[in-house]
Amino acid sequence: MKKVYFAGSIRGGRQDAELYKRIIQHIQKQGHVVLTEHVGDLSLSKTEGLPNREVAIYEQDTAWLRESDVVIAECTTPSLGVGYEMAYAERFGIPVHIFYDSRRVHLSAMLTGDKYFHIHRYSAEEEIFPIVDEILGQERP
Ligand code: 6IA
Repeated sequence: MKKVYFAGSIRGGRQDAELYKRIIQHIQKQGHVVLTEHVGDLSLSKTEGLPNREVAIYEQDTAWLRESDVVIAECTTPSLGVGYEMAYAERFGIPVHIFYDSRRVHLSAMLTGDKYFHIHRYSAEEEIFPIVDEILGQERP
């Protein structure tokens, strides 16, 4: 059982929220824990949220990042928060796997140029799931 930090855009835009939900559900079905299930919550709107909750969100998310075994990030919809989370994970030595749809986006050179990141480009959603299974089956070095 792995603790997975799933990262996906919230204020960057929610157009891929259903995809996040399907990936999260797939990870859970394999018996792993997704610390960030809310990223796939379709009722989460990018405009809601009280300003005074944001410190708590930051503290909780960074604590979850530090305790996670692996970060899986869906980066097709660009998100400042997801970019921050991936750099934060690198700082703490947590493996980071990035998925993106190469038909829809040209990923930032700050990600493709960082050899720390494991980058998985896909052109059909079905390609994602076997790769996720392989990642979660690996022992942590
Ligand atoms: O910059 P973004 O909002 O797109 O950043 C998305 C990333 O930051 C996700 O991977 C989340 O882990 C994290 N994140 C951003 N906002 C939240 C949040 N509520 N709750 C938990 N994690 C978050 C924000 C308030 C919401 C109602 C808009």
